[in-house]
Order: sequence, then structure tokens, then C-alpha cells
Amino acid sequence: MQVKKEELTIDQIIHQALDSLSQASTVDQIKILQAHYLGRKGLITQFLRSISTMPQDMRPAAGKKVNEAKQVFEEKLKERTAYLEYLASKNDAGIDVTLPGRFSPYGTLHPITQITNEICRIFRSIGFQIVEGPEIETDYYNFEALNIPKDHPARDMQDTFYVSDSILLRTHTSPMQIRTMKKISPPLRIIAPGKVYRCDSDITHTPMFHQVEGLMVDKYISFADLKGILTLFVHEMFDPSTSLRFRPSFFPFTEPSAEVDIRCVMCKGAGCRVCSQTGWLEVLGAGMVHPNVFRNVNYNTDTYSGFAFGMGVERITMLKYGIDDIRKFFENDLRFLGQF
Ligand code: 2NM
Repeated sequence: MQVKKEELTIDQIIHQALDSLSQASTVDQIKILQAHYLGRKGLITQFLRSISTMPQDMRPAAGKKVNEAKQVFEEKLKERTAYLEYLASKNDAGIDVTLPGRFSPYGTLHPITQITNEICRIFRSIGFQIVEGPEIETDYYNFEALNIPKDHPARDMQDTFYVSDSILLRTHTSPMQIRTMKKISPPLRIIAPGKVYRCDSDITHTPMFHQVEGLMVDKYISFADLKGILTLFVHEMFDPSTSLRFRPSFFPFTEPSAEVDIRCVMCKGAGCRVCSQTGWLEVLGAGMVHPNVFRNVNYNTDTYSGFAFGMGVERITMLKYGIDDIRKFFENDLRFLGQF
């Protein structure tokens, strides 16, 4: 449809202009249209100029009409430009880079990992070294070397997961103390964190749980060192004003042995559900390493002495965060885990 410029009415021009605009597929094409209609020799510009040659009485109406048409075209032109620029901002893969990126929420360390790290940090700060080792152990490292005799209840099938006659899942991390003592001569200060396994499952026991055990061996190590270091640990881990109590106890691998209680973190000793109205919470087992254990690793019991201790990470974590059910640690509910 080729029509001479002079013969086009403003209605035809604007109609044609808007039509071309809607078909323009690049910003460059729009620039051409802009020049074609609004440029110095553009159709709309020329039409505006031609108004001055019209009879006086027709000029106001014609001027109003052209200006309105021009305004509509300019608006549509802006709109189309913005749209095409938006389309151009997408890359070849069809990805709109102007959209916000997909957000991956940060994970958090499992509360058991956090508390294990915190325990290790405290002991590292006073010269203990971290040792880690196998979860599948031999009867020798898990029991025999630790002075746990063949008929000891801890060896019972009910407590230990056996892989074979002499191979088992470690029931504590003490095998690592034996392995380390066999490799390194005293003095020695080590911390053994890790998973341990016991054939036990109810409200307060899970078949796998986490332990941190520690061992310090040197000349002249006494029960006073044990008390001093474990007191420092409790004061770093809980409130520095926490009271401790050392109760006589029994372990085959230590003599004397003690259980360490702290003043209830919930009621401060008044008596509550958490401490079963006793005002005290058991948090650690400890003792002076039994001479039989030292003999098994060829340490000279005349020269050296040492203390050892062990704690359950789940228990410490429950007390620290006021968690009432151990099973929550193993359900992997992100609403629970995300709170720590
Ligand atoms: C505990 C309590 C008391 C302990 C003993 C040893 C070793 F290997 F040195 F003999 N390691 N860990 C120990 C002592 C562990 O846990 C409640």
C-alpha cells in the first residue's frame, strides 16, 4: 500500500506508525521508526509543520489532533523500547538476568557437631591434641587392653554390636587412647571425639551416640590435676560459677574412679524435673588410669601416672540447650536443627 505522503491524514499516519511499532523486534528498528516519524523530516514532524499552511480556523483543531497523536506514539515507543530491552537482557539460554537469583539457604552445623567442636576447642586451648580412629574395632582395643575382663557385663551381647568373634563396633572412644599410647611415649595429652555404638534403644539411649574422651599422662599427674582440668572444662562449657561434685565410682580402666556432677543448669540446685529433684547433673566419668592399662601399652607405672575421662556429647548438648529428648538429634528435622 504505497500512498503519497501529502495524501495521508494524521489518522492514517498514526495508525501506520503504531502498527510498525508493534512489529518492531529490535531496539534498532525502533530507532529507525522514531526517525521516520519524529525526526526532522519525519512524517509527524512534517504534518505538524504543515499546520501553519492551513486556513487559520482549522489550525487549532488540527494542532490538537496531531499533538495528541504524537504523544500516543511517543508513549508506545517508550513502552516498546523498554520491552525489547528487557527481552535483550535475557541471554541465549533464555535466562532473565534481571530476575533475582535462586536463593540457597545456609545450612547449620548439627548441634552435636557444634558441641563436639566446642569441647575440643576448650581442651586444645590447654594443650590437648585431637586423635581420631576407626569405629570398627577389635575386642583387644575396645576391651582387653582397657582392663575389661572377659566376663565383664560391658562385653555382653546385649551391649555390644559384634561384627565377628573378635571384631565389633567400638562402645567408647577409649580404643584411641590405647592406640595413641602404643605409638607415643609420655608426656601425652589427647582428646578422642567420635561416634560410639551400643545395643541400646529407648527414650534416653540411641544405638549410636557421640563421646569425647580425654587422657593426660606425665610424671607426677595426680587426682588434683584431674579435678583442676575438669573444673576448668565445666567452667568454660557452662557458667563459670557452676559448682562441681566428684563422687566415687567404678570403671575397670581407672582406679580410683569418679563421676562428676554439676549444679543443675536449669534450677541451680533447687530441684526440678531435669535433675530429678537432686539439684545435680552427672556430666562426666573420670579417674586415674589403672596400672594394668599402662602395662598393656608398655608405660612404666613407676615413672608415669595419668588421668582419663569421658563424656556423652548428646547429654552435654541437651543440658546446654535445654533439649528434653535425645531422639531429636537423629530425626533430622530442619525446623529443630536450624535453631542451633
Ligand atoms: C570414661 C571414664 C573414665 C577412659 C580411660 C581411658 C584410658 F584409655 F586411658 F584408659 N580412656 N578413657 C575413661 C575413664 C573414660 O568415660 C566415662
